[in-house]
Amino acid sequence: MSRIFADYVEKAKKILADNWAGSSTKPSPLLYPHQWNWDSGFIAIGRSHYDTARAIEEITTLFEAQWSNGMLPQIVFNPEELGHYFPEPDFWQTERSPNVPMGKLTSGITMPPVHAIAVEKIYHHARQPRKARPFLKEIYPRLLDLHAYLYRERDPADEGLVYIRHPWESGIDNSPTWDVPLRRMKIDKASLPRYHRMDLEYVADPSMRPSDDDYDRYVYLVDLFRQCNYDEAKIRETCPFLIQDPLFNAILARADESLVRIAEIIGESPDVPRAWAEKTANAIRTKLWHRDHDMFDAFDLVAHELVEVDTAAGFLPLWAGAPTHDQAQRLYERLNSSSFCALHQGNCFTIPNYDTKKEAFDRSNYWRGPVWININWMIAQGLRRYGYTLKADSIQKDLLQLPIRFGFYEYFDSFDGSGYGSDNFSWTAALFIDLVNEFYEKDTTASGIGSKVEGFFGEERVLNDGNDMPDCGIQDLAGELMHSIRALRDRFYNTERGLVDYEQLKNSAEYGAYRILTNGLRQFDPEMIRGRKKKIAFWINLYNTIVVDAIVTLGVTASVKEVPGFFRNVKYQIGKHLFSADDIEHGILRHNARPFFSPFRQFGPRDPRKAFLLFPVDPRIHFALVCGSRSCAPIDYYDAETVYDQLEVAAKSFVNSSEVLILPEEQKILISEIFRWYEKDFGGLDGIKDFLIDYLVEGTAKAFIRGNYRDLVFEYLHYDWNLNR
Ligand code: 2M8
Repeated sequence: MSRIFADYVEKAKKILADNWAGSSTKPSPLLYPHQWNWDSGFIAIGRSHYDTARAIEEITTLFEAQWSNGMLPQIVFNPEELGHYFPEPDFWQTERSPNVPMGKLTSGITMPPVHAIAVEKIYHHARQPRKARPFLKEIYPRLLDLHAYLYRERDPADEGLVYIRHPWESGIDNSPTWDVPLRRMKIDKASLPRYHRMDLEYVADPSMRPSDDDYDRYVYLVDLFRQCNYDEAKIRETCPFLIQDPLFNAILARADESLVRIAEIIGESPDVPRAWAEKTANAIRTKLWHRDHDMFDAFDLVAHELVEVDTAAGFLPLWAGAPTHDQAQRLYERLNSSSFCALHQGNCFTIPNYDTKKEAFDRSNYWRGPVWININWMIAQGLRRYGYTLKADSIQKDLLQLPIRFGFYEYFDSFDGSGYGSDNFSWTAALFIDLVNEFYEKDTTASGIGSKVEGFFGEERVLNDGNDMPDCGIQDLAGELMHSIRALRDRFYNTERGLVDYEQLKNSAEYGAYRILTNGLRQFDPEMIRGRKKKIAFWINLYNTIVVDAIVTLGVTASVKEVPGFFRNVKYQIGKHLFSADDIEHGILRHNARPFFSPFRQFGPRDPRKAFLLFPVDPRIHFALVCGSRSCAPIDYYDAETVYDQLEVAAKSFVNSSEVLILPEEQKILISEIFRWYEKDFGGLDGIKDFLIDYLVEGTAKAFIRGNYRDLVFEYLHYDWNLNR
């Protein structure tokens, strides 16, 4: 693990340890001194990577306060901490309900049900998952009860969509989505119960919290629930706030999926949760989709209309797999626009909680604009589910750099990253731990070097066997081959997502045609290619396609590391000579350089392939050469005419991607191992610095490198060898 990540994981663990209250974790030391419902789910996910027992205890404690009707309360109060928060048990008066659990002090509303997701993760992250099975068996019926409560009490028309009856139930308390339904409520201030806000005592700036007007309405609703003795049917008849929220329902559908898998693990029938998952996903896709906005919006059951306010909550259905592919693409376009901080925009952090272009957007006010770690953690996984890997990576890069640079805050300024609300915030710490473990350090046993060294032992495999020769003349072969590679790109490479559809490609006519053309290479002399641009494009394209061809031919499923010596031993015969990916890269494109894993140059002194070397070396090629892995360049086709422009774009994209993390506050730069392996091609460390300055978008990162040129400390990010599938 890179040192900086290891240090910050330790800091995050310390925050969770300090916020531990004996049998559960406080969301933050002062502002939220009790146990909160969905916070505990996120916290358990973080802890599950290093302390299964405590992760289990977190969830168990929460469910001990589950109501007899299945509702899981938003807050479980710690009797020893009373007096520091509003509203507390004296205000909720939940003893009016027959469902409240004996001996527990709770609020009378619920929150987004992330718990089944946390439980599934606890199981998978446990050192010995088998040992976590008794916990799964015990908690499963309680999780089912929770979901059954939601479908029974909160979905009166049996649509598959449940409603929330208080903004606090959404978890995104003062989201602009609630403005219209809340303002519609006529509040007689004089008849409101008296109350005193405690939250303002713990925050530096009241303008970063919900307004007093909001609180009046929150209190009004709680008072209404009390008067109804928390009877769901009565509440339903009178409550002016009944909303089908895309965030709540997406989490529910995603949690239903986890329930299915938990049921399978413990040998129960998964039929009920499976039906729920499908029904809810289907209802989200149809009822909550706002055609004119290309967005999922909340549906107001009192006004019988969609609330036409688009917040980041509208992206959550991606996590549940609810959108159609067309809807997902539209959502993606919205998400990846300057409204929500586009890829490589450079002056913002992804994803602000509300559209930055709207009048009500507020970069520092709570749920009205700042960046929240939990929301983006969920959306990033949703994007991954639909294959928007580059965007998911960039969100995760921000999720990691925000706490490192600005502290483990509750929420962050969407433009300059300043931390707001409570410091030492538990879910920020917990999800940081999860991200580092899941996405940056997964593959710690085999480093890139290890995989390349293996190359010395594998068996040689020539992919173009010469059985089926192409019809075109040798003069036209290079052109035809490039044409064919472009056809593969057009149909099977998703350059925006950085992925290849290997399954479809494998049996396609385009791939068949390409394979035949590669046989023609056996009679082809690379000397026939004239001009540097043509040569660069030819070799880059051939490198990229030999990698794809080898992945398909050799049936690689998860990582090129499955094939010993993948880059060294898989070859094309070109003219009289054999060329592996390594020969093309280190031999031709890097002017017979020494690969970082070898003491020798790629071609020996008398190697005839030295006739084809390219000089000078263009370091931008490293962002165009695809190695079939997630951490290398997204695949594309390079056209001789435009190859320099394309290399510019490739370099810029890479330098501004999640493979480069600039941490001015730490005086450090975390960069892809590609820079370490090919340092010489960039002109040494100073060359790398200049390269970063040239290609980073304007902003603090670039200014930092310029201003600290001599003292910069580099750390290298772990290389993700998983297939770019
Ligand atoms: C915030 O909500 C509580 C009420 O539940 C509050 O403002 O007092 C929200 O950010 C919510 O999502 C979160 O669970 C809670 C504790 O972190 O704080």
